[in-house]
Amino acid sequence: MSPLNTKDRPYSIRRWQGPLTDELVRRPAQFGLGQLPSRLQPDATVKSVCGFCATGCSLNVHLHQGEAINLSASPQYPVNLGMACPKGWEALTPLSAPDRATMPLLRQGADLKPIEWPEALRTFCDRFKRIQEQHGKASVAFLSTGQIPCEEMAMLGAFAKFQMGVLHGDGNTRQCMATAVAAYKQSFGFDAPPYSYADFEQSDVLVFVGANPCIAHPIMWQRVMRNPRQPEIVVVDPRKTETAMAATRHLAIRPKSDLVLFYGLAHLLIEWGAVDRAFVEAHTQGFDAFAAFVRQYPLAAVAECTGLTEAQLLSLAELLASGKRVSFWWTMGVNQSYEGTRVAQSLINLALMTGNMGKPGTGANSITGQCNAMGSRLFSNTTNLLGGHDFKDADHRFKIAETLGVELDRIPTENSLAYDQILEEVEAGRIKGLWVIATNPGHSWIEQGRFRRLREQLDFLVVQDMYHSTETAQMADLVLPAAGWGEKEGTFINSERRIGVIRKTRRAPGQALSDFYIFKALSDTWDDRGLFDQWTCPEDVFQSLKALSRGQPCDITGIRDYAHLEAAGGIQWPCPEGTEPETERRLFADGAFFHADGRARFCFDPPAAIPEETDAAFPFWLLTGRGSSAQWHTQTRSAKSDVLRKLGPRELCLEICPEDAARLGIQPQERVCVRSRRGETLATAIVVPTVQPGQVFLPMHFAGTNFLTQQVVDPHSRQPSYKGCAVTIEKR
Ligand SMILES: Nc1nc2c(c(=O)[nH]1)N[C@H]1C(S)=C(S)[C@@H](COP(=O)(O)OP(=O)(O)OC[C@H]3O[C@@H](n4cnc5c(=O)[nH]c(N)nc54)[C@H](O)[C@@H]3O)O[C@H]1N2
Ligand SMILES: Nc1nc2c(c(=O)[nH]1)N[C@H]1C(S)=C(S)[C@@H](COP(=O)(O)OP(=O)(O)OC[C@H]3O[C@@H](n4cnc5c(=O)[nH]c(N)nc54)[C@H](O)[C@@H]3O)O[C@H]1N2
Ligand code: SF4
Ligand SMILES: [Mo]
Repeated sequence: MSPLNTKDRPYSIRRWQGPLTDELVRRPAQFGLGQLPSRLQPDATVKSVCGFCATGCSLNVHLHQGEAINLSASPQYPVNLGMACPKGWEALTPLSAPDRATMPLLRQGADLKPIEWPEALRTFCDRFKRIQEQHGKASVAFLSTGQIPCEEMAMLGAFAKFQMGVLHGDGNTRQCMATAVAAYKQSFGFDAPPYSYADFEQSDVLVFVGANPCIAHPIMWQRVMRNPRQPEIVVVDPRKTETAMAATRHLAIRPKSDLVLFYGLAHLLIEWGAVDRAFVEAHTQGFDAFAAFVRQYPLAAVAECTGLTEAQLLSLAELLASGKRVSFWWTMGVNQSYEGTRVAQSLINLALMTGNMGKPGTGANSITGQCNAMGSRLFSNTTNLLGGHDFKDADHRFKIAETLGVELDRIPTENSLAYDQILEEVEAGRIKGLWVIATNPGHSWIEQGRFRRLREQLDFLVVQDMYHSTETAQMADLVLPAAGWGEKEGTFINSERRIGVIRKTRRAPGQALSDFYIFKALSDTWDDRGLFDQWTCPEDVFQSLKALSRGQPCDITGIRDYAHLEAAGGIQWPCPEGTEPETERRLFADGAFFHADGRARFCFDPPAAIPEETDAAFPFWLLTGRGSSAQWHTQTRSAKSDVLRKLGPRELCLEICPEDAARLGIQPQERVCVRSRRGETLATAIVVPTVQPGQVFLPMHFAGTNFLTQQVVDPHSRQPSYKGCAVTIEKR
């Protein structure tokens, strides 16, 4: 039989006999080393979900002689309907970059020197074990990601917590989605973004808060543009962003006054009687207390605090009151704040009290960032136990132990520390070993001066990345070379809870292994428990994830396998056994929320004090965020494409308004120094009318930005407050 016709178990690894490291040397192909993509006809086209943002567009990858040579946007997929943004079109290019990590690297003095895999695996295990013997199990921690498939996240979380005995592991989803998670859990009883992308097309009024989808989610924005109802599109953002320009209304809110705005709007609606009493009484709890609370937010005071006019506020309230289908959408302008959870809930409260929930074109909808941030929220074994379970719940621990065949006492009984707390433990000398996977905190973490000093505190830093050149890999003691998107298989969960399959369409370069095989090899080197024996390929892990989800709000036991996911055009959770997936499914159509009493909660608090106000020494408020649709985060991938590089600026640019530039004597394109209480960076001034006087904007795509930001977190979500601190601007 031709190998192409066999079931896809190309690297099928039964129980590895003897030391795995020898096996890796003798039979490298078993680990996918140098392997051509499997299951594929040599000149076929296969579907894969894009590996950048959480929109989850489907891409048709075209193969020649078994390897991807090009791609195009899939026309039939219910997400992107034949569209893709520049990053999607260029998704293959970063795979061929010259700075790919092709061998494990070990620090020898100032240099990182190539070593063979067996030595790398042994070094990983020996060094981390020694640290744990000397300083206790909790002295090793990991930082993971929203950018690898669910299957790999689950293996990482299971290996680290159930086998290595690590207690603390978190991921970059903390930088991104933690606030939405905390808000939904408190309000709905489970982390459950309720919408489908069809809601973009079915709404009469769309309110985007702290979200710039024209840049950050261009294909979602295309869905908004397809809305045939001539909707009102409201953008609440201090900057006149690309999205604000394309909207029907822009409310240039004073930064960090969102909570007051939405309490004020709730107050007006209650005064006018624009409340869906029937919905509130049947499906919620705590409305009366909320109504009493928002009386403290009269119109004039709200206008004063937010910098908006009373007329603007009244007109927006009228829109919310009269709109038949109103939807609220938020992203990082809400999540990345010291009071983000309450701001997110102020939007949830508005949707609940007006009954805009569970119906077409409605909802309080958090838009997700990374391709698989949603997967990490369910399956990374960090903030919650695999499958959205609770580490503190004995029944949950029992269920997971049974399902995976892990000894019960190997499952931690406490929640992990959050990212910022893990770093504080490093600072305090209690965490000595750190393993960083598919994230680049040496650029993206807040307050870089403080982060970079941690290196001296760590005895051993392992970085697992596609590239050896990232800021964090360059700090490492050991670099493990990883295959990237396009070079491996698995599933991602997009922003509307849709699970899609990614396919291997390229060989990984040199000795780079998929994270799946790295975790498997590490697990087998650590001890001979055979934790992952039942998992010979990612699809085996997927079958376990299904079992783990059984009975949860995110139950996916009705999905058969990858082929089922592909044939259906992706499947949204929930999809319990016995149900046939529909193309679109929105949550809460029956008004039943996930708290024990089935009711959603109104959650609220008075606004907190701003952690750092502007003053005479630092008179500007710094906003940060996405700069262009062609730049991805720390640019380890997007900067590898000539096309993408041409579509965005090459250096850090500071956006400043004409009035402030004139006052400081700054010319367009002039180099300036931006300084905060914590650090400084150089930038090129761009003089634009889109930022308000007293405010400036820096994109996050260059490392300088986070030398300015301040490590402050929201108390409920512990998400860092990236969107604001005080700075001063000086001519060079
Ligand atoms: N091209 C591209 N696309 C991406 C990404 C990328 O790096 N590049 N990253 C992905 C990821 S992981 C994420 S999380 C998303 C992020 O997507 P978005 O959140 O849409 O993008 P940001 O630019 O970070 O922030 C959105 C807006 O918040 C505003 N803002 C700042 N402070 C406040 C405030 O106090 N109140 C309000 N109302 N607004 C405020 C900013 O001015 C900014 O325009 O994008 C995803 N998509
Ligand atoms: N000032 C400021 N800072 C911010 C933000 C902001 O708005 N303002 N936004 C924050 C947000 S929302 C986010 S999500 C973070 C993002 O921050 P990061 O997660 O640090 O950003 P990325 O550049 O996406 O880093 C991903 C890393 O994983 C590697 N990688 C990619 N695919 C794979 C793979 O399959 N396997 C392995 N092992 N490695 C892989 C890439 O090469 C890259 O080094 O930044 C945060 N930082
Ligand atoms: S919108 Fe997001 S998922 Fe779609 S092609 Fe662009 S980066 Fe990929
Ligand atoms: Mo993000």
